[in-house]
Amino acid sequence: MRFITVAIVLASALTAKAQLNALAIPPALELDTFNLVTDEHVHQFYPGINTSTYGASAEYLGPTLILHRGDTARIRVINQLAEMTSMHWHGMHVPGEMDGGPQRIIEPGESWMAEFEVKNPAGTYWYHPHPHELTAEQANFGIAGFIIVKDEDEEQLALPRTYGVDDFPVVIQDRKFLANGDFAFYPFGDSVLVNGTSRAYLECPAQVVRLRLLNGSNARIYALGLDNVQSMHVIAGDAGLIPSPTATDRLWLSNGERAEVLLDLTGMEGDSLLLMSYGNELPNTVPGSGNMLWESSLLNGVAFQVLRIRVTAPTSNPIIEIPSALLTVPMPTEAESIHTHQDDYRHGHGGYGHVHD
Ligand SMILES: [Cu+2]
Repeated sequence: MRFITVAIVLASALTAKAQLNALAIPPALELDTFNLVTDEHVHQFYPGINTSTYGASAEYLGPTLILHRGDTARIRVINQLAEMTSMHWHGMHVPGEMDGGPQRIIEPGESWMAEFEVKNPAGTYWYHPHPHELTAEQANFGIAGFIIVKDEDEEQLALPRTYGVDDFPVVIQDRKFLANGDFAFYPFGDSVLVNGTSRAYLECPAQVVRLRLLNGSNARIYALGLDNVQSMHVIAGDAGLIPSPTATDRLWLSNGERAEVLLDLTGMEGDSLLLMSYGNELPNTVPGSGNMLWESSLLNGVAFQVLRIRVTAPTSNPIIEIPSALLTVPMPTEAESIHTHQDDYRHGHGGYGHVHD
């Protein structure tokens, strides 16, 4: 009976116009020393259905860590799991011994203090476990969180930056649920979770808002776009801000990739729009397309809803314009480069000349 109930609830959650859930916003922490406790939990993604999860100081996912460029970050990882883990600061420029790769194991019951100078420019990064042969599984169970780096260059720009008000973390994941409510460990899921919320909606004020998008899925690539043919304005990628906002109708986001986008919702109070993934537009070679080679998933090769955005009243001091320029990114000249590399490819006889200077 329980299996049948679970199947019915899941099926109706996937297909019916069931009620939406408010997008969970992970707490943003700004501390001298962060503590992340990796542990096992039980979480309900769908009402009445218990799912075994892992989390970092949370039932699922973990807090957003706010770092400042030039400061020293100290993050203590306390492993309460029954298996080893590690913690990797994805996108952060850190010394090898602080990188939390597979060689930096944290055994059950042990802890590890990562300490590094924050060298990255303002941007969106993330953390996730990176233990040998357990990375995908532990991330699938739910250990992951945002890192937001702030700096003075970014702070001088007229950008939305009030966390949870006009600046939102949005991690997109797909999950497959077993009949008993637990996650299946498959590359592709049938359910979309955003910040761990199923069928998520987000209330955004009628002004310019910022979404920090992260593809936290194990295999699926998203082709993101808005259903009302409004453009998104990309302001940052994996390495921080770009020189100027770039309007686009579609934004592909690969696994682990981040992008910050601005949405211009001015004058749209009371409206509603959808952030979609147009999986139907993905070429056959891309994971998440309708290619029969991928393991089957209800989401493969189709357009599906990621997040409903409900536009509410503007805040008291809104950003109401997409800035025309962001950062002047200095490009190194050839004379400034340390090493000049010249390849001279010659065909014939299977050989080629290789010249360094
Ligand atoms: Cu990574």
